[in-house]
Amino acid sequence: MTRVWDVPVHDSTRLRDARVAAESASALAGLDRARTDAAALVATELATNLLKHAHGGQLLVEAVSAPGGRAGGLMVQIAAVDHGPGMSDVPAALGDGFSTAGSLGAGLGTCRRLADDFDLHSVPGRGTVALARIGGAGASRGGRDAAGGRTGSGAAGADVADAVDTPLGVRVGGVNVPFRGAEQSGDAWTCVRAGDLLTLMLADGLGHGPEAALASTAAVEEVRCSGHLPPAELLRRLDEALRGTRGAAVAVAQLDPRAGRLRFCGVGNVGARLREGDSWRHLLSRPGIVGTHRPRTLPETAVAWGPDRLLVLHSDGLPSRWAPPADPRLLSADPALTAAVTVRDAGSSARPVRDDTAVAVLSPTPPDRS
Ligand SMILES: [Mn+2]
Repeated sequence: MTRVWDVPVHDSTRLRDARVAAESASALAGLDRARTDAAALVATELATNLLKHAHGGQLLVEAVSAPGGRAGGLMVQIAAVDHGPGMSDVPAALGDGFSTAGSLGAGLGTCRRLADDFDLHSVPGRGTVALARIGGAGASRGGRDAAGGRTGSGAAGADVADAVDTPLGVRVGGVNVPFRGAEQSGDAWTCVRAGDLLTLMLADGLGHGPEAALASTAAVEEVRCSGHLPPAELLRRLDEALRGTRGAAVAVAQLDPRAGRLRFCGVGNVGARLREGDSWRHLLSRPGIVGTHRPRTLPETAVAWGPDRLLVLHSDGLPSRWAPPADPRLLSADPALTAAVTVRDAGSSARPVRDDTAVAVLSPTPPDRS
């Protein structure tokens, strides 16, 4: 099950909730006292920033698998999302001592120092999203290449055995926002490496709530066993694994980085958008429901992969009018940050979200981070 702490931060009474969320996620991730304290401090600082500089916002806290090839297992991921005034000079804001109001510089500098991963996106007039991950004592900082044998996963409890330390030159990350602040999301995603193949899967359990979560969790578990199979074959396995559940819409993307090829196959109402340089294309899924109404044929789409590509998989909680990231900074950002900004910018108060929303992003590792 994908357990998510969705903390609205609109007054100082919610700072405690932010800290408790970080401590609870730390317990789920198995962090020791020192790293739990670090996660709690980062959550408190980011929540404080939301109040001080953005008139409030949202904190999303989750235990995720380490997105890099490093040891250390689960990490606590904290995303702070706001529609505030934004910052005109992010590097300065991240530097120690910078402050526009109160302790902005000190707070963000502290977060960056304490977290194993930290990234931030801010646009004046549109708002800020800050993303921090805190792992166990073994989580080395800056190991940002995804898929070095571990999974990047939206589902807690991920554990992929065989660690391979050859980097594949890509990173994976995402966010999962349960409908109406529920504790569990009916969406789930995972990323599994088998040899030189990287398989990214996103499942949207029918409806929302615990029954939906059962279906998407079954999909995650099957992919952990069968991630080596080609996408269409994997979907057949998933169809069997999800019998007896409500079923799910499922997208599978499998990357062979050395061959420079991505294969995609999807069933049901689940979205996939691929950046190809200056344009974005839809990767289409077949109508159906994995586990209950599998389409007879499962054609795969094969596309070229390279440094100017980026893949977004998403559940239908993302409003249909969502726009892929246009800001070039988001193409090289931490993929979970890109996902969080995408969810924020797709939402509008006029059309509230009616379902769980999961977004997973696969992107090339920028040359300076590999
Ligand atoms: Mn849905």
